[in-house]
Amino acid sequence: MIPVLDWQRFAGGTDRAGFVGDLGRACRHTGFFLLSGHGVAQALIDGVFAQADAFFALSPEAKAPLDIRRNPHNRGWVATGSESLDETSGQMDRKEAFNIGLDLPADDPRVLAGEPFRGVNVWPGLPGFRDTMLAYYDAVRALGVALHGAFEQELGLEPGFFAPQFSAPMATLRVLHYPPAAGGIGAGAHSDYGSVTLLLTDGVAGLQVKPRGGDWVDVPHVPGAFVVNIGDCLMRWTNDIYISTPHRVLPPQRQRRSIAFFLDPDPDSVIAALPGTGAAKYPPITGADYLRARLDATYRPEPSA
Ligand code: AKG
Repeated sequence: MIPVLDWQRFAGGTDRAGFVGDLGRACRHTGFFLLSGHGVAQALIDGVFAQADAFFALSPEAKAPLDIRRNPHNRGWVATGSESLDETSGQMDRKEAFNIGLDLPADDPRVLAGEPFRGVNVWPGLPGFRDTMLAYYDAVRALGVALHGAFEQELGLEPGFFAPQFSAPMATLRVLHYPPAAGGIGAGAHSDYGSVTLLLTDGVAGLQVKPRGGDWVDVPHVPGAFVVNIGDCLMRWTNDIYISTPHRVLPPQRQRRSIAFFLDPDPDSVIAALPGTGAAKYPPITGADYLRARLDATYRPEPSA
């Protein structure tokens, strides 16, 4: 049900048409697939997990100044109990996380102008943390944008259609930590907000997906492969031809860690029904307005001190 696709068939040019056909079936049915052969170095992935472990081991007092609720640009520490991904139940997720966005200097004109989602990152004082995270961010951002080249081909769009929409994207790298828990929910049922998500897990079970008309099923773990899923923004962009599918994380029996990369388009990209997808079901919206509306529904305000 969730196929494993080897990126080398497309990127290496050995079977582009076959890859695109398999990709289209996955995107149009469950919106989930596993991506192997992606070329992101295992040493880099291991480094991200190690740095995330070091961050989550810090005391709550050390992490508090980085709280995402103090940050208008969706960056920083997501404390346990501050986020609810299930907008219907409002049940708080039993997880903590740390978000990193596109890394711009404080004197970047877009930052100075206060453009949406153009903030500076916040960092813990851990040696190597920033460099490791940014190296991974760049590698997976490049992979995610390249993946849109395959979407283009599958959707019959002109080559290069998507690249200008992802020139400085609102992409977010999020490392996640789920402590062992007997009840509650690790991450509530939700679909992702952006274009595409590339996820790595440490192999501890918990991630499930709920295909339309079906029941919850476990997402298989293939070591080294990304779990890739279509987000709501790309579903809207494709006029519902591609599908974003609800998923959740059950409370794990033992500590679980994952690394999510949410690729959203540029803030000023216009999300309007793509050519060839029929009569538009939704009005056009900018990438920034779409993401802001989705994030605003997700956070509980920080308690006053
Ligand atoms: C999310 O953060 O949107 C997730 O679905 C996380 C999935 C995971 O941790 O396996």
